Formats: sequence, structure tokens, C-alpha cells
Amino acid sequence: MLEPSQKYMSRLFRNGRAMFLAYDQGLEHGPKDFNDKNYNPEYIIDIALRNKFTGLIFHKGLAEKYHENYSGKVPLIVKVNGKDNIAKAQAEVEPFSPVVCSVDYAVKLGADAVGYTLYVGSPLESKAMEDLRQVQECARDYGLPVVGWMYPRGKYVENDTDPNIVAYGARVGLELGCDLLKVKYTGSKETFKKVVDMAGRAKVLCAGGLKSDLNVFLKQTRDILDVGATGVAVGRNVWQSDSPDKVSKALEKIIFDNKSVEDALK
Ligand code: FBP
Repeated sequence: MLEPSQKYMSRLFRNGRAMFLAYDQGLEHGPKDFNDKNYNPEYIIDIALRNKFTGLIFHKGLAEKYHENYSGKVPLIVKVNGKDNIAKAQAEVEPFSPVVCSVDYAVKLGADAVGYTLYVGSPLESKAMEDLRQVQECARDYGLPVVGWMYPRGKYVENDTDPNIVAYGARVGLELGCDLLKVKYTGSKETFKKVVDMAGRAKVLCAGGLKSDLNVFLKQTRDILDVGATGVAVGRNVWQSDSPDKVSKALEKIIFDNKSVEDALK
């Protein structure tokens, strides 16, 4: 199979657009991202189920232990590599995210797609690219879509939101066989267009980043869609909000109904 199967692809999209809820931060960032509600995976799953998310991103442990809460109700994207944030100084220089779940095991968990973070430009990139090769080729055997977190990072990357470097990251994802590319926002519509152009037939999703002002976050979402992105894969801007349903409903209107920010907030 040279492309992901329609069975899986059709589950991840509504009106050709995607809205994924990312919740891998417990491993990637640790408890500093959480408050007394959102540390609980059940709280996050309920947000996904009450709203129109087309995917829930988990590492294998949450996928296993909370299976009964989400299975069959929202598509699952299993993150197959990951790392914690404790050796931060080293990770800033030579980032590397090891494989923590095989594609075979993700399939057993009921995955509808697998996700892999590639730190593009890292001194350890060649090892990571070999890991991604195995993940991508194994995913193809099952017809599973591959979502690449294309994150340029490390001592050779001065600014990880520089439009040229984000566009390069997207291109690397296309060249290496990812089907969807999760990238950081470049700061403007014009610069993000280049990222979408470089991604070719791979679909571009924008990450959310640190929780920001709601209007700013929604404007960013409107902008990326206007220049051809397929949707978002966001976490903190939704589940760190005091009103996660308000944020989710506004996102739905922008992403699936093509509304303006103003209309989405009405
Ligand atoms: P957010 O919307 O919360 O930024 O989540 C997107 C994401 O890609 C997560 O999937 C991942 O855990 C995190 O950002 C990685 O963040 P960082 O850039 O700090 O490594």
C-alpha cells in the first residue's frame, strides 16, 4: 500500500478538515502544564466527546488505561515517540525523541493514525530519520496515516518559527512520507502560505503552543485555513482555558463552517 487507507483517512476529517486535541504534554512537559482539572485524562476525553474533535492524541499509556472512555467515540492518534522535559538543556542542543510504542502495538490499541516527532536539523537527526522510516513503512503496511510533528530544533536552529525553517520542516515531512504535518505557526498568513506550499500534497495542521489570548489564537486558526491548511492539532489553548467548550465551539465554526472569528464567537 503506497498511501494511507481511506477507511482511516475518512475518520480523521470532517468536510475535509481536521481538529485534533493533543494531550501528550504530560510526558513532553510534565505537571507544570496542568491544573486541578486538566491533569485528569477523563476531563480531556470529555472535552473531545462534547465537541467535534476529529482526533485525540495520546501516548500508549493513556490509550490503554482510558480505552473504555473514548474508544469508538473519537478517532485515536497514538504518538509513537516521546521524551520527558527533565534533561532540557541537553534537549535544546541535541533533541531526540525515542520510539516508545511500535506501530504494531498502536494498531492493537485501535489507532486510526500514528504520530512521530522529528526534530528537523538536530545533530541526532540521522538516527531519528531511521526511526521515522521504520514507523512510516510499518504504518503503510496497515494503511495507517502518519502524522509528522515537524519541529526544527537544536543547536543549528536559531529560531524555530522562522518561516523558512518551518517551511523546510514541512518539506522534510512530505519527502519522508508523512500524510499530515503538524507545524508551528510562523506569525503571519503570508509566511504560513509558504509552509503549506512546501508541504505539497501532505496536509498541514497548526500546533497551538502556549495558551494565548482567545482572539489571537482564533485569528491564527482563521489565517492558516485561509492559506490552505487543513486544520489544527492543539492542546493547551483548549484544555487550559476556563471555558474549553467555548474555545472548541469557536474552533468548530471556523474550521468546519468557515466562519470568521467574529461570527465564531457569537
Ligand atoms: P499545544 O497546542 O499544547 O502546544 O500542543 C501541541 C504540541 O505539539 C503537543 O503535541 C506537544 O506535546 C507539544 O506541543 C510540544 O511542545 P514543545 O514545542 O514545547 O516541545
